[in-house]
Amino acid sequence: MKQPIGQSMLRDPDELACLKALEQKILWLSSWMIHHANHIRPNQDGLKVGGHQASSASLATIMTALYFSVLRPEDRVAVKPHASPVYHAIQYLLGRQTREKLVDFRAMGGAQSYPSRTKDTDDVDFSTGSVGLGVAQTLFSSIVQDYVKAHGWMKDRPKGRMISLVGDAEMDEGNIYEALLEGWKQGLRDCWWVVDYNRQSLDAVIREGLWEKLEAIFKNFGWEVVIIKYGSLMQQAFAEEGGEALRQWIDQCPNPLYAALCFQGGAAFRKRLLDEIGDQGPVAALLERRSDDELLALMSNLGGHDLGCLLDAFESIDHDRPVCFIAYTIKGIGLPFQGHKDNHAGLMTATQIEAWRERIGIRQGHEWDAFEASLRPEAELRRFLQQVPFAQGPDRRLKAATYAVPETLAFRAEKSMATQQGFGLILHELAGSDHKMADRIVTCAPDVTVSTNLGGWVNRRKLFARDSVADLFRKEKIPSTFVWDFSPSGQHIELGIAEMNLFILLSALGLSHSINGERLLPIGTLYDPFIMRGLDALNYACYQDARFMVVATPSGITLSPEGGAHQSIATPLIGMAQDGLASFEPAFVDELAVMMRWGFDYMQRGEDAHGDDHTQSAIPWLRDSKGGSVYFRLSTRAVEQIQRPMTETLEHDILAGGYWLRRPGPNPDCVVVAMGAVVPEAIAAVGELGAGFRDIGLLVVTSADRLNAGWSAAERARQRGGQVEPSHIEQLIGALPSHCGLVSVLDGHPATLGWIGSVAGHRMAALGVEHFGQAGSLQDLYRTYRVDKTAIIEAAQSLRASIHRPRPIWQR
Ligand SMILES: Cc1ncc(C[n+]2csc(CCOP(=O)(O)OP(=O)(O)O)c2C)c(N)n1
Ligand SMILES: [Mg+2]
Repeated sequence: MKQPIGQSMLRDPDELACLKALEQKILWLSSWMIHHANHIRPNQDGLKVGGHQASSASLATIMTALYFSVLRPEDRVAVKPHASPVYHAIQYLLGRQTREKLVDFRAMGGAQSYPSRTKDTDDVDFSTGSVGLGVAQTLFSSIVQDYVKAHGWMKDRPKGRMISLVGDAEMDEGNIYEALLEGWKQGLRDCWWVVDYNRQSLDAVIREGLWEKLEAIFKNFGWEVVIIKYGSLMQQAFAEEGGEALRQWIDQCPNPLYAALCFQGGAAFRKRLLDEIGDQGPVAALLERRSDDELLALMSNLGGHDLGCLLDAFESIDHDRPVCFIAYTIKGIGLPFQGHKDNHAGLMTATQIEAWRERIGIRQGHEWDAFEASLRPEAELRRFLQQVPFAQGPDRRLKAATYAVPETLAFRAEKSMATQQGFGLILHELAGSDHKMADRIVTCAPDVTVSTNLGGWVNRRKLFARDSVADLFRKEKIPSTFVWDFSPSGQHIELGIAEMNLFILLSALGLSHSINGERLLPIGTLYDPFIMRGLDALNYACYQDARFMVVATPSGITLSPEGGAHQSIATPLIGMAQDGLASFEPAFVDELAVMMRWGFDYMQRGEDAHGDDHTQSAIPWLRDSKGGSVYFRLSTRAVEQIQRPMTETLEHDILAGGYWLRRPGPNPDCVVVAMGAVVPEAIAAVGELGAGFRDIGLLVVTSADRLNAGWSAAERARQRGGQVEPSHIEQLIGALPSHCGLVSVLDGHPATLGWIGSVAGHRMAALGVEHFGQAGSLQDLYRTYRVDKTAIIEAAQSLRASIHRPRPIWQR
């Protein structure tokens, strides 16, 4: 175990005194924010506060040391979710957060419960909230920084450290270990994780000896591990006679007992220590020399609460290898419920906080004042704050150029092709082009590069690694379709299979314009069903407003012989429901080319979101001016392509969500609405129905997401009394006669298109897949799950018949 010692003795006492004063301020302000939100403001708006206070206190010293001394402007931090009040209080002292936002903590428009890049206004580097994800984000951001540097785009900007403040129970999240393994493969640098080792989770006290497991894991992956266990008071006491016995007792004390004694106080510690090691004379004398309060101060002086020790530890790092700091802390330090196992949602009573206010001399009505009753004079603290290195840099949100998208995305067309194949061909052409935009594309895949058709692109643009490694098979002249050359200028990041890592990497790549001031256009490919494996990370990436393209392929039961484990059902609904993600499902490759072209542009739109609240603003529907990420759900089914010119109207309709492949006549009985790989079934069904069904039409849906979003936004505007143009789906089907039935079909959950019946009040039969698939031929599966031509015909016939059928009893 490495315990940095000594240097703190040499530290400038004034610096330490200012830091101490700021630490006290932060603890007060963050506690007051929580208290205010819970005890004072609820009288107005009834808000309740969850766990924050104990978790925040736990990190207050560590964050003081980092933000006011160690961090440089180029460093980026993911702050443990429940330390949000501490983060905002620090920004307030640095003049980067307003008092109003603190007053409105957790209320509409106020500082967010969990640090948020998009909703907060004080330059949160990485959003956190879903534990584990922010941690991994720092690791991948460091890899992205290396990517930008290796491509020669860092200019004179220094590299930053990517730092995560991690809860010890947060370390239970599996995605952290997936990231660790990937970081090791990619030669991770400039990444620090600081574990707030308070040995408490939400529910309870954590297992003994976790630190040893963590230490072994991190060392195994090539990280330096620094354990910050004993504060300077402890170190001094250990040097006294009897001190060694005290140290041994501390080391052997079970976590729950230590926590309980911290809660009970100095007298309880004394009694316990005397009972257990007091028969050794020097120990009794050591204890004797301290009052109960002094003894509690000694026993709660763990390294994570000792500014000098923390600074020593952070400053001792003189290399860019990744470092894990395990800082011992006490959850709720300094608060009445410190160490209590139930303290996660603990709040001080009004009496307790009043007593604290009086004790530290803050006048009533001056609770929010930054320098009220500080431990150091205001002028000195102001001077100190002005020279804090972290706050010296320019705007933390960097700006990046946008890249014009080619007029058309070309591909070598074949008579019959699959959308996945088309995707590969489009990228292959881009790889061979000299478009500036192509240089900004970074592809990545979790071990499915070849099987998602990225091979052509990778052959031309190579794999990324900081050090060049030539493809051994090529060197040995062994024939292979794929060139596996790694180089610092490569544009493909090959990941291991973990899909969480794919989405967190996309999140990091997709924020490069803001974090590194250099725009990247990330494309991640994976099998569609495995979106679910990384779904929380995908959601998190979108929540941070990262910009990327997800190409999920293959999808649905169309993947017939592969069986139910690989066939996705719910993903079209995910695509619709995920905010910040525009989703598309093309049937033909020319549609995909239009969508991808649009996607590259959409990914670059809008200002870096910062404190936005689009529930309040008049953002136009579909976030078109704001931009976002895109998701294409593709297929391996080869489909006969339509030879057609890509007119402006068709292009518009594809992007708005759908177009008439066969426009209905004036008085149709039925219209078929089809999306994706099953469009050929719909074409065949409509062809057959044509004879008996007059005026039948076929609507191809290219984006259920955008079609639906456009409709609901128009509806919402009307509900508020606005005059709005009919949305795209209203324009498409609004004129259909009311007796016309709609049959929708897709290779995914039927609810994806089922809503279309309500747009203009048409009866509807929604076909799609609701149950796990299985292995079989495409036609067997389409028939069994009722998305084939016959099912469409039967549904159309049933709908037509139903109009003459008496209504069932429950409808009368
Ligand atoms: C993915 C996820 N699961 C559950 C939670 C709820 N949760 C928030 S904090 C927490 C416990 C955190 O303990 P620890 O990481 O040790 O932080 P501490 O509060 O001790 O500082 C839990 C379970 C969450 N935020 N995210
Ligand atoms: Mg904890």
